[in-house]
Amino acid sequence: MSYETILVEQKGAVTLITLNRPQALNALNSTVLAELIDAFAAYQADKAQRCAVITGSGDKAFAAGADIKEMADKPGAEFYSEDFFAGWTSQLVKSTRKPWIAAVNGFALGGGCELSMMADFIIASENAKFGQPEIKLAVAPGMGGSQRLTRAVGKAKAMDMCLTGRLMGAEEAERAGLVSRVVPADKLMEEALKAAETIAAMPPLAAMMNKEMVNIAFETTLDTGLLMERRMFQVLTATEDKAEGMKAFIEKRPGNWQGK
Ligand code: CO8
Repeated sequence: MSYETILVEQKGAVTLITLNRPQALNALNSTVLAELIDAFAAYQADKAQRCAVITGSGDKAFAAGADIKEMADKPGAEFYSEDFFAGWTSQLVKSTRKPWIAAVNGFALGGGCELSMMADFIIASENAKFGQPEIKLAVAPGMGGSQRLTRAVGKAKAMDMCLTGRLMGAEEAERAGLVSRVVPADKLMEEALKAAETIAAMPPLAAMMNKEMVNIAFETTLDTGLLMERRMFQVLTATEDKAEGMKAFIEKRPGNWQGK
């Protein structure tokens, strides 16, 4: 399937999705959203694909935000009646149960920062810059920035970024817990694909459940989360892959995963 605003490649068991509007610093418009929903649904449905990576084309930006030119003349009532931006969480994040990583090169601003935070984790290049500068446009984050950023870095830094619009560099982002690793710019894709290949080689049901378990930590109380964790662990013990995984460990050989 070929798209207008994104590129999709399969590299073994890894799906690589590249935002491809470099002339607009990969700004996110309605076409990008529709195409990402389609591409992620195809990734989710393809049993041979075990991990995905999303990145931006060009060396300047992951994505410089929601497309300001698309929003500039749009009547306010339409933002509400269309529930503008709802699809990012309801169709993209919630439907993608398999793991995906954001490889952030350059600017990840506004919706770009928010998209990177929708991924399961972020690997950033040394030149990455994160920000929620919507206040300078007299708006505010609309795709999860005020919520996911606050959960990731805490109130002090989230308030600072949302209220001043300042950008956070890769090192600060790693210190604050927004990104999991910072790598040299010329190694970003190599490192992100290597991480994705590592995940792709894991037992797939366990990968999905590990992702689900960590996400539950953001949604519930400690007691309920601990109960759900135990129940999910117990569910995994009933899989064929668990029998294989423990047998393979004892026999000192790699596991041969069936996803069952
Ligand atoms: N939307 C559309 N086009 C963009 C965007 C964007 N977010 N960002 C950059 N571009 C375009 C520029 O217009 C320019 O196009 P052209 O060449 O046709 O003029 C091209 O990309 C290159 O950009 P610059 O010339 O500005 O490049 P610089 O290197 O000078 O600056 C910056 C790079 C600092 C990243 C600068 O482009 C910038 O500040 N961009 C906007 C960042 C921003 O404000 N992002 C937040 C957008 S709003 C959002 O994401 C959520 C809104 C929530 C609303 C909720 C409503 C319900």
